[in-house]
Amino acid sequence: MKNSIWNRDMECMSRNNIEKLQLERLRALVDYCDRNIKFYHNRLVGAGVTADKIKTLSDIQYIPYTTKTDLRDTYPFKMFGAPMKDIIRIHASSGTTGNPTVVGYTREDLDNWSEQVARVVVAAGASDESIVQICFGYGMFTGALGLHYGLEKIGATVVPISSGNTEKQLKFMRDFGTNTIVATPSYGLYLAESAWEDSGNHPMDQYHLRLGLLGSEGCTPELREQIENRWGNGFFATDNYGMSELNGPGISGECINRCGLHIAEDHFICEVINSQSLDVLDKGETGELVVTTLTKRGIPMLRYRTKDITHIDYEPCACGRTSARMHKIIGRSDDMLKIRGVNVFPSQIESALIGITEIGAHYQLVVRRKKFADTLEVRVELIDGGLLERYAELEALQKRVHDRIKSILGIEITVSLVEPKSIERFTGKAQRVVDLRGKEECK
Ligand code: DLL
Repeated sequence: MKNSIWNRDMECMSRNNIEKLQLERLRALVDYCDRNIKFYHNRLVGAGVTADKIKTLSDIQYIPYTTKTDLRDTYPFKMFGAPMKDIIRIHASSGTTGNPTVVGYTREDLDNWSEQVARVVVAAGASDESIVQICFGYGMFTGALGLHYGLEKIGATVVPISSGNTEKQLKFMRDFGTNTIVATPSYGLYLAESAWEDSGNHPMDQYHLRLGLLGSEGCTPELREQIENRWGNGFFATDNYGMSELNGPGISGECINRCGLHIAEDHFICEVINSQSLDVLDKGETGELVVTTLTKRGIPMLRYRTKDITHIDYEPCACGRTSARMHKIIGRSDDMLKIRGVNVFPSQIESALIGITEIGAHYQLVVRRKKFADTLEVRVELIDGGLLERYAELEALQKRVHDRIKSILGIEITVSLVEPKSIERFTGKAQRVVDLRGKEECK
């Protein structure tokens, strides 16, 4: 892979200059939020913060944190800073219990977003010679359109095939000479597996795939190696990170040295905090990532708590970039599951189950990785164990539970109705999720 840098001025700026720029932009942002967004105005007044009180970057600590709950409470547009006539795109999270989180973009926001993604994909090795299949779902999810515009910006050939339909994905890959995919790591692996199954003894000769721009869910180095080996032919995969509340993809991405994800620091200030005490941690310590969006105006985020766990390295990288690097996300401080690229909260399933009178309140979510795709089994107790003998009734109930959960999550699941009192009870916090991915039974 070739080492190229999309925006040398910004990506290789001295630490001194980047911090100067961040401070200038932070002050402008606080002023903007104070003047244009009632929610932030109240928060800033409560904390006694005004733009001119921000004298150094560390004064950011006086700004209150923003959370997903704040976004839900101000649904849909109350945190927008720009009038609707200036909002030219909206995305939203998949959240189906309570309000989804909705984000709006001005034209400048979209330009900045494609600039951020352009940096990420060039750092990973993409170029105007890339033919890229985007295997993320197009729609309200930020992944597909985010990568799409960034890749077009660098002159790559974009194939907006969207998610699923594996056979067609593989056919287009072979016929178009696709050399790059954008996918979740699990789908990247699933595609490779399917390619092998499809095509006899020398399957990979038919594919020209060289680069995987993988993101939107965690991927251990072991899994990455497995994906690379499956594709063979020198296939090389990089990780990139983002979240819809902070534009989407583009916050950070690995360069070809793969030693952390370079952050677009002229657009984002990243801090790491202790999720319990909420104290800001020292440089290099591991904790929850908190992000401030310096240039976003549609819906700016002041110190947004991502719940993602990582640490940040400030040493310059061998690639020439001076930007700080996030370590790969270790996990989340809350319990969100990502199944085949879809965010699943146990509470969504819980609220789907409540109200079905034949089943109890105890449930368990078993996540497995089968043939490299994630599966979710929802185990739930019957109130009347006798139903286990009445097959027609049992089947009808199972279908009802299944359909209800599926309509909320939008993904396929299996439902197991089990004997009363057979699911483990806890005296403290219940552990509802049994995550068997990566454990031996799922391989
Ligand atoms: O997943 C945005 C994105 C799309 C990023 C495509 C990269 C590529 P959300 O759907 O809002 O946005 O989910 C955000 O996904 O808080 C993390 O928990 C997780 N996540 C995203 N990227 C990574 C990654 C998009 N590279 C949530 N590694 C985040 C681990 C990731 N987790």
